[in-house]
Amino acid sequence: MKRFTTGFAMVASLALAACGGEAETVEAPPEGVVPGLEVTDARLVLAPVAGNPAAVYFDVVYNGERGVSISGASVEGASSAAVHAMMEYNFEMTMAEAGPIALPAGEEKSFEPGGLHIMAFELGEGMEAGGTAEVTLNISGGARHKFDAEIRAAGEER
Ligand SMILES: [Cu+2]
Repeated sequence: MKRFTTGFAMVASLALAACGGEAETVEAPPEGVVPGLEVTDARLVLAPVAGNPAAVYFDVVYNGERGVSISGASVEGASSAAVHAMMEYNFEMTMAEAGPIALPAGEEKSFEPGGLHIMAFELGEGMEAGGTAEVTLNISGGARHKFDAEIRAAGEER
């Protein structure tokens, strides 16, 4: 029987090293980063009408031993933010606040148009297409994971 535990931990630290650029030294993760949690292709899409909420989409995977869950989010410069899911209500697609989103270890989850997304309300001045927005995920247990999302105009590819 082979033991997989060690191999898995190694993969996790390799992934961390890749992020930091240096392979030899794995430093303690900076504040606001959950080790093993990887967010890619993050973008904040502005609403067609200025002042309306924007949506944040991204892909996320957690390379840990056990899963975690996303219990909420915030967006720097926005007055508030919430995790939303699209669901059918009264034969129409509508969005509603979603409960904690489970991230089983190693399973990629997409926040994408027509599905899960983070809604950001009342964006601050200067949040314009071409810029970046700092997004924070609240992880079950109280940890936070920050990442940058590229700001895109309403008409751009989502
Ligand atoms: Cu929404």
